[in-house]
Amino acid sequence: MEGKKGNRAFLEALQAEGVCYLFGNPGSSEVPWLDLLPEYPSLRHITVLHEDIGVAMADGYALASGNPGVVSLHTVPGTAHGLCNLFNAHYSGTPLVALVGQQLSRLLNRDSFLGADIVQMARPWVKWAAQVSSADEIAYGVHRAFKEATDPPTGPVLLSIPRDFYDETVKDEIPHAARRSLGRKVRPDSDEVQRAAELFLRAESPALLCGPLAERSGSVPLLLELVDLLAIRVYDDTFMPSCFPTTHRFHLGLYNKEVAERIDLLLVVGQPLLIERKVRDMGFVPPGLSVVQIDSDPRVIAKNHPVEAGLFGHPRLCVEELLAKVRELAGKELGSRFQQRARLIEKERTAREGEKARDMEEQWDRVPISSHRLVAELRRALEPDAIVVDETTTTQGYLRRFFEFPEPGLNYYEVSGGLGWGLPAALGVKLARPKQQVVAFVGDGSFLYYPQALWTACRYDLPVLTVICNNHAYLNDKMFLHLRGGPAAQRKRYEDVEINNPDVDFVRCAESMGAYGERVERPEELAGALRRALGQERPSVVDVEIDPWQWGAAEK
Ligand SMILES: Cc1ncc(C[n+]2csc(CCOP(=O)(O)OP(=O)(O)O)c2C)c(N)n1
Ligand SMILES: [Mg+2]
Repeated sequence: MEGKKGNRAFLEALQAEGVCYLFGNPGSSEVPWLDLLPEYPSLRHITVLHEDIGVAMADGYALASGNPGVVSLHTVPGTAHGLCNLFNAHYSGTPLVALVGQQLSRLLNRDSFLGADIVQMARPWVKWAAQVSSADEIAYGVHRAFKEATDPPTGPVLLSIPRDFYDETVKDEIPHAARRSLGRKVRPDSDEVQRAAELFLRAESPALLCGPLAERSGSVPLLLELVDLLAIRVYDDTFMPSCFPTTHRFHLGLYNKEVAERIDLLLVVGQPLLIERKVRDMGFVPPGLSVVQIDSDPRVIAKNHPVEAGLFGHPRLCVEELLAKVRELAGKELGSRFQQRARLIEKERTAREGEKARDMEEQWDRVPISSHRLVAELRRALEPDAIVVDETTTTQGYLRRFFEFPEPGLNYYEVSGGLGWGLPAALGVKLARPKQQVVAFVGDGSFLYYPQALWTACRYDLPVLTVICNNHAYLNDKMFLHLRGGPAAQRKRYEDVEINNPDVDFVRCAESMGAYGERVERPEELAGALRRALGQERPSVVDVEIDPWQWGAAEK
């Protein structure tokens, strides 16, 4: 019998890793394994019409399922296409395996068609990257890639496979090990825990920023306990998803400069601390503010701001230890000690809710539709556990202010700043959580990076609702031009950042790929349109004409 070939070793290795979905835009270098794919029914190839769509789908799938996402990229051009969302996955620390079909090995030093140094291209945005050098190495390479992607700190990795190796015989097969990963239940340094607990018991106005890794590591239930016990104010970072229940009595909206100046201790769990954000002082950390940081990625602790205590380890175990130490140090008095602060925070929340209600009322009937009304109608139309994948720019502040996320894991956000992630990521989320409603909440500009993702949604029956916040512009850019007050603002001419003339017909765009589409111009039509779109049980698009000059909520 003829020996096993590299293509079979490749698919067997993926199967052994438990892969269900392989997102890809194939070419000649993928043909050797595509040919065998029907023999591996547990492995499903999802065809995408641009590699960056595949990377974002794999990312969304990984974030929402907890399993690594897998994408297949075609040679150098395919890798180049995928780099924007690889950059995104790098920011998110998503366990993601990019498998690249490379040009024939004998052509690699000849500046050949489609071939160049792929490992070097991807290097800055991956945790690990390698190119296999024989058919024997394919299975090893795949297993190594999964280990590297999923060992903490998790992140994207890349494996390049010259296509001739798929058709060569494997001589020295490596066994499929059941387990390759290290033990991950790492507990933090006890001195750091002691210091953090002491800081919390001394602090007068502590606050929490709860990031995506807190959610992914299952830390939120323990953080809820900590927050309740010590009466800690909770904020969300504008540039991170909402990971803590926004309905909690101590949740007070977005972190900003004003907040930073009022608090004396900031606990940051599972996210980098406020990657420098000069924009309207959203990421401000005043010099006197003490920071306690918890993360399983040692690289982010104290990276952008010094910390008083840095708890490196499994985030859930770090919170568990902190909670235990606080209880031990405070003793019996803990139950009553922070009650007064709790009442104060509740009052603040009530006042904030009142202000929100007044703003909502003012904006309710406005035409063009206010972003306030759009968000409120969306919340009403959806089930409580609906997931919102957000890639809005100037509308984001309204979503964060008026949309309640009652549980963790219901909000995903494009964290790197690179647009074109939102819609495809939402499709990946839907594959991971088929029972929950999933919404891609996007701007008209955001949608137009990869509208053809709708084709994949229709082909694979992924009934995601896409809500387009249509202001006929890259309003973010228009806003900056306007606020700059230079020649563009003086002439009131912004045509380089407007998406009009011609206006895009999003309904026909959706219909052309098999999706349902509806356009809404009046506020009273919103509820019906959203209901009809959600009732389709197929991909749907609601194009909402919103106020073209509304960008203010982020400042609140
Ligand atoms: C890949 C990429 N290209 C360009 C930009 C620059 N950019 C930042 S915000 C923005 C506007 C997005 O427009 P839209 O989605 O309609 O949101 P709006 O600003 O109108 O709220 C652009 C183009 C980017 N962030 N990423
Ligand atoms: Mg826009």
